[in-house]
Amino acid sequence: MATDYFQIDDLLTEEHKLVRQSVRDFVNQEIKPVIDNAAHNHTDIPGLMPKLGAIGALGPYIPEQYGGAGLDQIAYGLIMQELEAGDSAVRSAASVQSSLVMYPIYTFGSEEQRMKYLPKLASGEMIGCFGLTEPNHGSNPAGMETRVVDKGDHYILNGAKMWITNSPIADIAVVWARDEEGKIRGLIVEREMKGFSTPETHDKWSLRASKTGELVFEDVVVPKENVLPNVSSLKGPLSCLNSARYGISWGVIGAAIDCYEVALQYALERKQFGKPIASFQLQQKKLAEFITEITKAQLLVWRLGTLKNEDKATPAQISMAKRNNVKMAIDIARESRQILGGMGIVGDYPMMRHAANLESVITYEGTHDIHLLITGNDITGINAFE
Ligand code: TGC
Ligand code: FAD
Repeated sequence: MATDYFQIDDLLTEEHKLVRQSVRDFVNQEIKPVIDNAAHNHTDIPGLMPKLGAIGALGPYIPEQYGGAGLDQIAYGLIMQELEAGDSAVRSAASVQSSLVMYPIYTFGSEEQRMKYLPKLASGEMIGCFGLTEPNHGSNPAGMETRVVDKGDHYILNGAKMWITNSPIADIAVVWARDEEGKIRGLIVEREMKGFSTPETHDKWSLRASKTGELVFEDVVVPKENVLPNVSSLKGPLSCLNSARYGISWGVIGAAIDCYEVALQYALERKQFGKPIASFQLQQKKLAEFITEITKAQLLVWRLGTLKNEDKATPAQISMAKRNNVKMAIDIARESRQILGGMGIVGDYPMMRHAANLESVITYEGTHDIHLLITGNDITGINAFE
């Protein structure tokens, strides 16, 4: 994967390029040979998390003293891009662990919590998941029904979360629940806690190489030392989403480039009517539009990354990038499949898998519609959600 039509590589440092190359090599060696099988069989990739830990893909921007790689936001984005060229499930695993588990523990956790969890999460020895969405509250997490009751030295947690990436294999869950005062608390729930279960969601036609499930809490005793001390409102979980959405806006470019490069190669080799199909204007239109849209998306995330490095990126800017880039990628996955004709539907080629995965990506971390409304709210000052 090397598509770079506008010499964006000139904007990267040597460290960025080295990080990207090492993740690209990992994906070519460890993911591409097994991903079709994993997706067909609806299984996760064995040993994935420690392997991602070994290449520094878990918590890349978390400081080294906590086991992270201490990299900047552009490096984080490039890692997500390369992983999603392999499969959105692999990027999902890395982005949940990094942005939705390590980020809140690092940002809102105590020093003891940071030291206890972050190094093991960074190495992949421990797997985390993030519980915000509930059966009755997806786009509107403010309505959450999961509750904690203060019992002095511990909380009692009751409720349920749904659609949780990696819940069936997680050792810990960062869970968001409302307390008796109406404040939103972040809790680190550990697998062995009594009353906590994680039923798996079966039969997905999307992200088949990723485990998804529920989080069910029945009178779970959560010690106070497992409560994140520095967060008490919806702003907490939503700020985790900023980080994950940013990573997705880079990641999906990887999926789009994978489809584009395969389609270009196929169009140059496949002959019909005595000529390569790449010589027909209709096929050139598709390919030319793919590279144009990929280039626009690359420039958008590069600028967003520089703003993020300066701590200046706004949530609305991140929403725009997530929305635009996921739509770009899903359109390219669908259209590029057509360039392959019948061959486009078999597992030897990645388009159907990417297109199916991107149906989840366009839904999670805020749906396509919700991100449009966030932009609308930002430019008009009028909230159209309610
Ligand atoms: P609203 O009243 O607008 O805001 C409440 C408070 O939060 C602040 N805020 C944010 N802060 C940081 N980052 C953001 N992105 C923020 N958005 C809002 C806001 O300033 C306010 O602060 P304060 O101090 O005034 O209290 O909240 P609302 O209830 O009207 O909701 C707004 C809305 C709809 C945009 C939000 O709820 C939303 O984004 N909904 C989408 C839900 C979502 O994205 N869920 C994702 C679940 S996790 C997931 O999908 C993981 S997939 C993992 C994978 O496999 O990769
Ligand atoms: P709903 O909120 O019910 O929305 C249904 C439709 O209504 C959508 O098209 C939406 O855009 C539209 N809609 C809703 N409100 C409005 C409005 N005000 N105006 C206009 N249209 C509106 N969540 C987690 O917490 N952790 C995870 O790890 C996680 N992983 C996931 C993995 C997968 C594979 C999937 C599919 C989801 C995951 N999610 C996770 C949940 C995800 O974030 C939600 O599915 C998403 O936020 C949408 O919520 P919902 O499915 O309840 O849809």
